[in-house]
Amino acid sequence: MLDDAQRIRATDRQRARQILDDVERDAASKTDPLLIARTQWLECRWTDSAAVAKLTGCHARALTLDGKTAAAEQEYGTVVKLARPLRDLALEAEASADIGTLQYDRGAMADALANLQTAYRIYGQLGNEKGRIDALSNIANVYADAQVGQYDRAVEYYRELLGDYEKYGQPSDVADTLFNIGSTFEAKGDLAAAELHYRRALTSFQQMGKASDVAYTKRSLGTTLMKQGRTSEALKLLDEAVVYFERAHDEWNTAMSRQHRGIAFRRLGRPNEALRDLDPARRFFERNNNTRFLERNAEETALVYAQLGDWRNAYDASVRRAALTQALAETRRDELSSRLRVAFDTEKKDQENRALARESALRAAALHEAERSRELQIVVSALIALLALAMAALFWRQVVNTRRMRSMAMTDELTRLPNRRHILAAAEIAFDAAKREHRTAAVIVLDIDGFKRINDMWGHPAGDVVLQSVARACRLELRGGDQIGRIGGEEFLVVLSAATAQQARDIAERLRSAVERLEFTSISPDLRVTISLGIHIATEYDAGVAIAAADSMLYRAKDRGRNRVEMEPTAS
Ligand code: GH3
Ligand code: MG
Ligand code: MG
Repeated sequence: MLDDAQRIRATDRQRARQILDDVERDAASKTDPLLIARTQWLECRWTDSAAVAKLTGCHARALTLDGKTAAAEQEYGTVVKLARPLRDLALEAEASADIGTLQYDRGAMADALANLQTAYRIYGQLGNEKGRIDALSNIANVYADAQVGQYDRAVEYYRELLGDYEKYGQPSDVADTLFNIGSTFEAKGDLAAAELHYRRALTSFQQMGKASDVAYTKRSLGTTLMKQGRTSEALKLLDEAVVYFERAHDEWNTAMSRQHRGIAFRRLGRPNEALRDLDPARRFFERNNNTRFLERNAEETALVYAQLGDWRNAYDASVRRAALTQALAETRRDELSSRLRVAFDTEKKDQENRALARESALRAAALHEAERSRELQIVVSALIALLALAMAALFWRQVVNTRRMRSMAMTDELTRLPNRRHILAAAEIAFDAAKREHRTAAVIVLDIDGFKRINDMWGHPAGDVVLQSVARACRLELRGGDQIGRIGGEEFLVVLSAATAQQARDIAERLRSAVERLEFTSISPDLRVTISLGIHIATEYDAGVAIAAADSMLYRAKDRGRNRVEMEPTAS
């Protein structure tokens, strides 16, 4: 049934809505909570897309935390689709940034870039500086990634970021960015620029007393110096890095630093010391299956053994290296294709910008032409007026539609009372207010007695009439601030925003006697209808708990013979 409703909704909204209401009524009468929940979720999706978009975002975040990143990415995609027609720019930006980050993590660089740029643009539009800067930093990281290798662009973005951080950020953000610029220049092969930025980062980290960042920067600076052939200078820095990482029991960074130090020893003609670093580094990388570093390690080890004249071991290391090189070739091919794709996308964007510029120039020329013709001008004004009129009509219809949809979503069609969702929400609001103002709130749950028998004897339409009369009678009995809604087939919830136990009992008694006095001449002159009521005075201010408590009082009223009011004895 629900699937039917979903399917025909595109062509016949009214009918779909009807099916949904029927299913909901049926579910309520059978007290099938799962079906009730499903209909209410659908109802919510059809009428309140803002809430659905937000909820979907929360779900995506939960999936991310749960490590289900593929599903999370898809959910965020849904959020973007929902947020766009709602013009909820903040939500769209946030979801785009989150998708971009997930794609970056799994190496889908071109897609990551597109989404991060969307986030960056929208955050900028909204004046959300923190969001914009975060997106900027991620964009720069994508460009600087070895897989993408657009180092010039990366530096451009890091420089913009540096300016922002100097204005709004923490000194550690500034130092991190200097480091990133250094490593981008190193990757690009501009070693002088790399050294300059590493040294500036190093000074900042030292001033802040960030020991691990200091060690990390020293190692990077060391490798940069080695690439320039300044091995002795490098050795000193690498030594300091190794000492720090060993003391910190940071195995990964220790292995990396020792590998570099081993290379330095080899270059300085100290093969035995080189082996003392390269061997443990190799064992660590083997445990972690790091092909890239193992390949480098094998290459260096072969050279060290050659230095020692140990040709047997030099040969073994070379064989190892050849196998690793082959394994790496595969990965490098993947990287190349990803790099080409980003380059292609960037080129495409530039082309689009050029096309846009051309188009707007043409349009300006055309406008100039039109201005010269007065006749055309009049036609254009008339068209604009017509368009404005059409837009206004459309807008008005939209307003009316929205209003109707909202009231439909909140009202029970048969009794015209607030429906289950609406009255439960009203209960929450009333309870929150009562809690703030230190008043007692109360709920009454009431149910028509022997209603099935009325249906059976006089037919379903007669049952509907009884429901409507009972609803009307109850509503007329209530004071202005109190509310009643239909929560099930022939079950109603009354919310008293402020009431003592005695007042609640009086009101319940009034409802009971009002229903008892109802006449149904159109059905049968001697038809009498009664209701049973359960009251709960809220001291815990939890609407769910209160309704359940009132419900159990209702059952007591049914047990004790119906047509009566029951309340927890302690409360009265
Ligand atoms: P009790 O005194 O214990 O409450 O008995 P009851 O017969 O009132 O309770 P029961 O739950 O057995 O029956 C409720 C009936 O209400 C069953 C269902 O067919 C009927 N019902 C539910 N919704 C509607 C409706 O919208 N219109 C009509 N006419 N009947 C409805
Ligand atoms: Mg009943
Ligand atoms: Mg019932």
